[in-house]
Amino acid sequence: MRTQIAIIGAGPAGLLLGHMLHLAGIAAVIVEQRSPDYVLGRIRAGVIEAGTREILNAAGLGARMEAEGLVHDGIEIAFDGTRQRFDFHNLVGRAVMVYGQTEVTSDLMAARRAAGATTIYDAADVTPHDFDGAKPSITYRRDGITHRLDCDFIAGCDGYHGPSRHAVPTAAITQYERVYPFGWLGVLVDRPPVAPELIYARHSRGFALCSMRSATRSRYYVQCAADEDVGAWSDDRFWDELRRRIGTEAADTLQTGPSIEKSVAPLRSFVVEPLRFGRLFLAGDAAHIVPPTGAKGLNLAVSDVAILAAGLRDYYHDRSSAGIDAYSAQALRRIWQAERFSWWMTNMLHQFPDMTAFERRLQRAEFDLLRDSRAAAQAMAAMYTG
Ligand code: FAS
Ligand code: PHB
Repeated sequence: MRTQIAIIGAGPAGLLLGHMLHLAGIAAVIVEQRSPDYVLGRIRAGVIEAGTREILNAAGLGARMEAEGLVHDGIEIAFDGTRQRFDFHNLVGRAVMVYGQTEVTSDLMAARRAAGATTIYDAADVTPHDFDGAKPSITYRRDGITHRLDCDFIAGCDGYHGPSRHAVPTAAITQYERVYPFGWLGVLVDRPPVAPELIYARHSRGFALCSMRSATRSRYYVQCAADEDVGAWSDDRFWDELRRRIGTEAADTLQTGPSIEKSVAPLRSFVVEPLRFGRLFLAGDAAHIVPPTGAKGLNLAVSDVAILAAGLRDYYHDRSSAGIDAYSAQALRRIWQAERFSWWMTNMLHQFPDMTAFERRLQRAEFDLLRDSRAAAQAMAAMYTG
C-alpha cells in the first residue's frame, strides 16, 4: 500500500493531523496499535485552551464542543484552605473550554469516518523504516500478516511509549527530562461538580484538583506516590482524602458517588530535540510530556499538529519545504513555554518529599504574588488560556 503521509498513532495528535491533511487534499493513513474503544476508554485531559478551540472550530470539528462544552472564565486556586478566583476574562479577555479529551477524540474519529479515510486499528509491531532516505515506509502486523505502507513522510504521533522516537539513533536526538517524585490518582464520578469552575488546591497533605466533564460528571485528582497502588484506594478513602485537601467550604458541598474510573498517572516533564529526522516528524506526546497541572498536554499536541499540517500543505501545494524545515524550531518555542508553565504550576502546588522550610515558604510567596499582583495574575492567565 502507498500513501503520502503515514501517521503512527490514532490519539488526538494523529487523528487531528489526518483530518487537517484530508482538508488539504493530502492522503494519509493512520496506523494504531489499539482498538477504537480502547483509545476512547483512556480518561485524560479536560481543558481546551482558547487557541485549541479556535483550531478545532476552524477545522470544522467544534460543533459538539460548542454545544456541550462548558466555557469557563476562570479557575480557583486554594492555598492552605484560602480560595482565590482568577478571572481570565478580566485579566486577559480569554476563556477556556471544559470538554474532555475523550469527546475530542470521538469527534475526530467521527470526522475521519465521514471522510472515508483509512485508519488501521489493532496493528502490532508498527515500525518506521528508512526515514533518513527518500523512500520511507512503515511495517505492521495484523491478522498474522506483515504489511508495508510506503509513504513520502512519517508522522510519529504515537505518544510517550511509541516506536517513532525510539527508532531515532541516540546520537541524533537530545532528551530533556524531569521525573516528579509523585503521581496523580484520578477518579471520574457521575455527580455534579463541587464548584462551577476548577479548583487547584495546595495542601500540606498534597495537591488536589476538582475538575469536571459536564454539569453532571466530575473529575477529581489527589497527589499520590509515583508508584501508588490504585487498588489500595477505595472510593471512601479517596473522598475522605479529597475532603481534607480542598478546604471546608468545598468539602461541605462535595457530592460523592461510585467511581466510574480510577487510575494513577505518573508526572514528568520531557522534551526531545529536534522534532524532525529526515522524513520522520514527531508530534504530541511522542515529542514531549508535561505534568497535567497546567492542562497543556492535549493543547500542545494540537499546536504541534497545526504547525506540521501547515508545513506539509505548503510542501504539496506550493512545493515549498520552508514550513516543514521550520516545524521543529517553531513547535519547540511553544513547547518550552508550556513546559516552563507546567513545571512552575506543579512546583507551586505540590508537596515534595525533600522540600525544605525555605522552599515551602517560597510556594506561599508564589501564591501571594499571584493574588496581589495583577501583572503576575495576567501572566498566569495568559499561559493557562493559551
Ligand atoms: P496519545 O498518547 O494520546 O496517543 C498516542 C497513540 O499512539 C495512542 O492511541 C497509542 O495507542 C498509539 N500508539 C502507541 N504506541 C503505538 C505503536 N507501537 N503502534 C501504533 N500506535 C501506537 N493532558 C492534559 O492536558 N490534562 C490531563 O489531565 C492529562 N492527563 C493525562 C493522563 C495520562 C495517564 C496520560 C498518559 C496523559 C495525560 N495527559 C493530560 C496528556 C494527554 O492528554 C496527552 O497530552 C494527549 O493524549 C497527547 O495526545 P497524543 O500526542 O495523540 O498522544
Ligand atoms: C481534567 O479535567 O482532567 C484536568 C483539568 C485540568 C488539569 C488537569 C486535568 O490541569
